Amino acid sequence: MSELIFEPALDDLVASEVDVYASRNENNAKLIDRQDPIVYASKEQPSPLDRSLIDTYNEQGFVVLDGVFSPDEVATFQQELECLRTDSKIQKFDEVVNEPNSNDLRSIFRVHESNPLFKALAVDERLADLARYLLDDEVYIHQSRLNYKPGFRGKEFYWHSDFETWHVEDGMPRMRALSMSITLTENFDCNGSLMLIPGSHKKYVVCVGETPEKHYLASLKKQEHGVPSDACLKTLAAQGGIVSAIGKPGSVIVFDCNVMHGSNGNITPFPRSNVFFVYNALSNKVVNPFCAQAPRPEYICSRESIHLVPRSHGEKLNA
Ligand code: 6CS
Ligand code: FE
Repeated sequence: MSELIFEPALDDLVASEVDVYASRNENNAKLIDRQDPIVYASKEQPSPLDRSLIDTYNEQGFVVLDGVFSPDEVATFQQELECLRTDSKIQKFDEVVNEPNSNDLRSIFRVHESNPLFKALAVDERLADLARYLLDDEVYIHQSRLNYKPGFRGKEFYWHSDFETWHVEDGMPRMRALSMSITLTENFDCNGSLMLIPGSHKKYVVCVGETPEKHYLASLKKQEHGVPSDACLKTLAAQGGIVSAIGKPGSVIVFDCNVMHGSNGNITPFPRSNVFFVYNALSNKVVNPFCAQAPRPEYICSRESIHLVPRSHGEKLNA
């Protein structure tokens, strides 16, 4: 008689598997090899982008696409940005994060659900089709945020791999996610534009230090855990250099979940405001966090509200 085989649920499977991306549970920081593909689609699959751009993304871990959105669309985004920034009512929401030591607005999370314009932008085929291609799967929004990086006093985002945080604190199993940062104001090389280390996505930076309880209350203002050691950062920068992703408003910075990035403070009068959408492959849905803390709130990590990004049938964003 054939034996009964009970297939463990993914959660149990993932939880019982060795954590190939364990971090923050040893005392020695180190670099290990990435254990996942970067571009999941095969070369035979039709690509929404020129192959040379896909190759750049594969090799560097990011690609900057200029002029994706029209000046009219950009003007609508900027109007919305200003509306939200000056709306004193939003300060009471958890989704709103102010700059450390000031009431300047730093980020608004979950705009893909709370704001009709950014909700429509998150599913725009110019973004979603590319995400589905690179991840070779249906996708959902793991996280979205408006990062204002205001002029004069906008503070930095220290170096980090998003995946290290999303794996350890959100339970994202594998490197099958990516971010798209749409520039809403001009990203100059002087106003705190995104800095990335080309090729760093091929290494996983194991960080030291335990994850504090409710770490996000501090890390979204100033991240001090889940950041690379000086030695690891030095090694990655020596290998790949550091590139500033600059671009006119309406450009899109597409970057892999594991590329090392950060941004300097902004003391210029020119805000560096971008909206970020994180696309996660449906097959890579978050499971239990890989740290001892409780799951982060829904406005930072979609867990209960996982909605497939629908494939559009030619509707255009009515921005
Ligand atoms: O903790 C997070 O999910 C956020 N932290 C940073 C610095 N980048 C990714 C994300 O917004
Ligand atoms: Fe980040």
